[in-house]
Amino acid sequence: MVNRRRFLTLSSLAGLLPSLSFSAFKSVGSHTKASSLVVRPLAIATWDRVKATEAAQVVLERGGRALDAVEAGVRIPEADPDDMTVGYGGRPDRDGHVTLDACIMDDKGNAGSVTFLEHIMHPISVARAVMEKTPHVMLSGEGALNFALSQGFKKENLLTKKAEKEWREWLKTAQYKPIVNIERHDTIGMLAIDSVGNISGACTTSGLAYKMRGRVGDSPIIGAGLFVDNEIGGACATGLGELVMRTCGSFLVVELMRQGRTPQQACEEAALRIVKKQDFKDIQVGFVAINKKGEHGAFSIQPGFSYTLSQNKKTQVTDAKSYLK
Ligand code: SD4
Repeated sequence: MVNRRRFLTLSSLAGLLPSLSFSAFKSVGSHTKASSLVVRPLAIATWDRVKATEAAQVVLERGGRALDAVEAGVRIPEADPDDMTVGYGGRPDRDGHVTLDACIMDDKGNAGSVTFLEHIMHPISVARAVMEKTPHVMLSGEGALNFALSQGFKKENLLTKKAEKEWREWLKTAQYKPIVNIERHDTIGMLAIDSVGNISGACTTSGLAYKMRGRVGDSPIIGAGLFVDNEIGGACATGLGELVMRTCGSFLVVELMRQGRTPQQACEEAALRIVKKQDFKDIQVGFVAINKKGEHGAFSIQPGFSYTLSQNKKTQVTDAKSYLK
């Protein structure tokens, strides 16, 4: 499985890529030098998410904002009934309710988030509305739902027949034990750099299958499931949220990059921080990161984590390196 690589041509993208150059770096701390860079727009996401990063890339290639790109990208799995870890079709909590978590961050450090949201297919767009239309960062549960309805989002049943059938099967034993890569920890976290070098990120999930009612994971928590600092880079996380939250995982990755680590080194060090302090047996956590230069990195505790990168009209799914082999 390691080193599996797939290259897919972005047939949907017409035209030549513009050659994009920018003097992107302000002087930040001691390690970031002002320099002239050529960075092509890119979108990168946790797991095998070809359609999502390609949708983001379409926005980027039109000269769109990274913020619009990540929102458009993660809306793909949110609306996909066959994707059982995000949005519509997501596996429910142990009481049979699909409850969603999502957050988004733009290049100006603005953030929006929804947690424990039910009945709305696109929590990422509600998170964006929280960011842009309220004085708050996070809305939860009934308040988030009411806000979404006030913004014109439609109330829908998100529990598909397939997810309900699996849940009823699970109820027969009702044993809750997260299993590495088997419960399909396929939360989508996405980061993008646009043609003017700005970075944004989004993260959206139905959370752990059969979680306790009311449980919220890392995915909607700014600094845990996602963090972006447009001067440095961005990071997102997937896996067992409890481990990510206890270490402020994505914030840690970005701060490590600020101290001079490459995205790869930063992801590795953040994963090691978890491994040193927490019981990680049978538990997966994976990080993906990009920096301002357009470099990327990914690392997980257990093998089996992959990420998807769309850039230069190509989409590539790559298995991340992992702490355990
Ligand atoms: C959570 N981090 O709710 C999420 C789960 C996940 O892929 O990543 N699934 O803990």
